Amino acid sequence: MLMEQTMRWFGPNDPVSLSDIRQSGCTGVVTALHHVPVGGVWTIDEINKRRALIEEAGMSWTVIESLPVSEDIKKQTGAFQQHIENYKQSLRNVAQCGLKVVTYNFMPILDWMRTDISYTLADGSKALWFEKSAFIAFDLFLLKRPGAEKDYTTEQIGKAKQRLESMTAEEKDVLYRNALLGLPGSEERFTPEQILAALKTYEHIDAAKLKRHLFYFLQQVVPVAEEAGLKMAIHPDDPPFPLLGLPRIVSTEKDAKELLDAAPSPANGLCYCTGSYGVRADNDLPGMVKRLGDHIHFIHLRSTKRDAEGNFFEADHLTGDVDMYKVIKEIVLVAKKRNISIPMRPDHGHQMLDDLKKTTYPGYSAIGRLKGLAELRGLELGIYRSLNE
Ligand code: DNO
Repeated sequence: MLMEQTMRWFGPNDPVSLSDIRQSGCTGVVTALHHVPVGGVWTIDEINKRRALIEEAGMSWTVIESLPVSEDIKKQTGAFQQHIENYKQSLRNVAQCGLKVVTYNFMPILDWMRTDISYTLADGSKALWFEKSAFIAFDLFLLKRPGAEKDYTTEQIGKAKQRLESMTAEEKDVLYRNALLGLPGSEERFTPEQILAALKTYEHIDAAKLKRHLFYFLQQVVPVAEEAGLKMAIHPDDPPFPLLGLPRIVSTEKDAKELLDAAPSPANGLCYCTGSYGVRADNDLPGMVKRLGDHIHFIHLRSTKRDAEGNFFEADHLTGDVDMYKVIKEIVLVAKKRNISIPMRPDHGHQMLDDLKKTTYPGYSAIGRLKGLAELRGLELGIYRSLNE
C-alpha cells in the first residue's frame, strides 16, 4: 500500500489552514495539543475537540506530533513519576479517541537547532541552515557556556571568532534568536542566564545515563501503549550529534536498535526522519529502512546537503544527500511486506513564491511542503507501480 499522505498542522493559530492541507492532497493531519503544559494530561474532551476540527475539514487526525516528554522525565527529577503516570493516562485517552500513532522525542532541553531560518538559495527561495562556525560562535561568545571551548578544536575556535567578527550587531541578535528557536516556548526571549541554568541541570547526565532514563520511560509507557493499541514513534535528534554539551542519544541506527531492544513490543517504534538521520554520513538510510522497517510507524521525508565542515542546509526533497529513490523503494517493500499504509509527511519545505511574504513556522510554510509532497508522492507511485506490475 502507498504511504498515507499527511501534513503537520500547528493548530487553530497556524497560518496554514486545514483547507490548505486538504488541497495539497493529504488525507491525514499531524498535530498536537500544544496548549497543554508538558507533563500534564491530555483530556478526552480536549482531544475530541481537536479531532472534530480536523474531521470537519474532511481529514483524519492520523498522528500525534508530539506528546512531549517532560524535562523531569528525561532527568528523573522532581515530579517525574507523576509525569510518567500522566503520560500513560494521555496514551489511554488518545487511544480511546481513536488515535493510533504517538510521536515524541527524548532530546534534552533543545529540540531542533539551526543557525539561520531564512538562508537564501540560488533561486531566491529560503531554507533552514546550520552553520558550524556560527553555532560555535553562539556557544562560545554569545551564550558564553562555561567550558564550551573543550568541545572544539583550536581551528574551529579560530574560525568561530572570525565569523563573529564578520557579524553586525543585528546579525548577532538574529543568530542568538535562531539558535534558541528549538526551545519549547521559544517565542519568549530567553536570557543567557536562563539557558545556562537549564544546561547546568544536565551537568551530571551523560549519554549512558540519559539512555537509562529513556529505557526506563519506555519500559513504563510501552506496555500501556501496546494494551491501548497505539504505536509510539521516537523522533531522532536534529541534528544527530551532541550540542551545547548536552547528550543526544537517538542519532544512529545503533541508538535506534538499542531503544527498540530495551522494551520489545510492536508498540515501541520509530519516527523515521530522513532529514535528521541523513545529516550524518555514517547513517545508511535505505539500509535502516530495510533493517528496522518493521518498527517504523511514521515517516518524515526531507533531505539535507552537508559539507566537510559540518554545515548543512535543507535541500529540495529529492536532491541533497539522502538518496530518496532508494529510501522510498525500501519503504514500498516494507509496506508491502507488512501490508500496511505507513503515514508520512513531507518534512519542512522551502519558503517560496507567495509564502516569502508570509510569516509561518520555520520550515512549515505551505507551498514548499506542497512541492515536496508532490515530488515524493510521484516518486513513490512510480516505484510502487514498477515493482508491482
Ligand atoms: C521539527 C520536527 C521536530 C519534531 C519533534 C518530535 O521540525 O521534526 O520538532 O516534531 O522532535 O517530537
